Amino acid sequence: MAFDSLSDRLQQALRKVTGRGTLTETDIETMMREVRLSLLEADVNYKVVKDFTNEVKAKALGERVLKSITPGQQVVKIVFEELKRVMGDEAEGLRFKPQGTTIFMLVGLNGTGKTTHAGKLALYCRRKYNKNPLLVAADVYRPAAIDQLVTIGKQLSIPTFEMGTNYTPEEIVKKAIDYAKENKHDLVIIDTAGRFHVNEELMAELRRLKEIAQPDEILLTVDAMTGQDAVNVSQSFHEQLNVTGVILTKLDGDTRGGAALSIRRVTGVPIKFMGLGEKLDQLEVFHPERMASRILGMGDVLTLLEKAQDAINEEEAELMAKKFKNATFDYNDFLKQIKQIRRLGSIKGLLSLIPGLGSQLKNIEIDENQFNHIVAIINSMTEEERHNPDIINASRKQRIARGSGRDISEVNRLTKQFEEMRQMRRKMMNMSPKEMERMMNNLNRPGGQPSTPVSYSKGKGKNKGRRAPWF
Ligand SMILES: Nc1nc2c(ncn2[C@@H]2O[C@H](COP(=O)(O)OP(=O)(O)OP(=O)(O)O)[C@@H](O)[C@H]2O)c(=O)[nH]1
Ligand SMILES: [Mg+2]
Repeated sequence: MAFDSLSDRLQQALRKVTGRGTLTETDIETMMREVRLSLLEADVNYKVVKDFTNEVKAKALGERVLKSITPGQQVVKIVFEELKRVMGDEAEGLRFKPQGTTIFMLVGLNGTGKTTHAGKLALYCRRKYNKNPLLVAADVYRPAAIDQLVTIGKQLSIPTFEMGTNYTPEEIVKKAIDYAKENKHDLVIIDTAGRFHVNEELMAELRRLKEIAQPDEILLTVDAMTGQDAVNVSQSFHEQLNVTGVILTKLDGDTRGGAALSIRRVTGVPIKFMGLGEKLDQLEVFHPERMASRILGMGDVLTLLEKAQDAINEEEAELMAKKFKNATFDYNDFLKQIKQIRRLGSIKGLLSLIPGLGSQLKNIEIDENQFNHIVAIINSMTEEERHNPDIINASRKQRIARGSGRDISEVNRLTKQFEEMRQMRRKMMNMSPKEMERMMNNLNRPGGQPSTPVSYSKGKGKNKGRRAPWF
């Protein structure tokens, strides 16, 4: 079976780390060396291997540590996702004309499976899309080639258009398309001739056929057994013809699988199908994700991914909750917060990090002393006052002002700000996730501040429509 040895080796390399609770950089290096070797041995293009291992390594070292899966499992997840990405992420479907006759053209080197896959595709499209296909024999260089397609057509009860070997492929294709339109075939599948090597003569003919047929899909059959070569050949065909998809054939054989992992990345052409045998129903849509999990031999890869995603969501939710939970926010928390902010650097530097605010800052002078004053004022409060801000009345304010050496107006400003902040936190706690999201989006708008005042939908009172204070 294809990929067997790649699967074995990759799995071996990963098994060493899967169960591990901690991973050092050296562990990752060692594992990546084995991953690299197994890919090269599977005949994956060396550039693809290099990108692949670099990417996995960078992600493995940079990834946040998730609680519910081990670092080892996390690395497996990264390898899986990278494998999937290399092969194209999502399965790509066929392009059909919304109306009228859709035309597919099969191209490829000798013996790669054009004729067989013309038949497979016809069957597939009849079954899956209820199409009424017409096969077209445009390989006029060997009588046997025409017979082969006619035989396949007969097996499937699908008509084959042929004009023998006395006409040019161009003439045949032109007539075939007319015939299809007259006879209500909504799909034409053209089987073309192959060559042993990419040569100009073949390419010129295929370009002319493309010009005449204006195909919706030019599908290149690539023999999976041919490894590195397959990549170069695909590249040449693509340069000449703008191929729309690859059919990777003979994946049922003992191939090392390198082609599957290289073609998409090197040429950018999606692998649309895979051929898994000589029989006409042995055709499957190529799913990068399924292929990746097959290579890693893990049916439970998906479960692992779900678990990881849950962990991410959970951690984020926790973080959010922590941020906004403080309904009992007091001056001690406030003080702590100020200290934290100051530890992060100058307040101006910090504010400049807020998207959109940077340019506005040029004109604003922020008085760093302001913070010292706030700290002084809070330090003049008794522990009880800090803990129960509501008890701070006019006479207490007078005392706090005296104690801190600040003006009473500053004390008033601070207590007012603090009160606003406390109320905002309460509102945020009561917000639904949707409301929270809306508010966050507003805050992140270019321009820094909300373009329309944030209105806390539940707040009917005096806070309705107020802007968020700075912190
Ligand atoms: N095992 C296996 N054999 C296949 C597959 N596809 C095609 N073959 C076989 O490969 C051989 C060549 O297939 P064709 O369809 O004749 O290839 P072609 O590209 O039309 O070849 P030319 O017309 O000579 O250029 C045949 O014996 C097919 O039965 C596949 O997916 N798996
Ligand atoms: Mg053929």
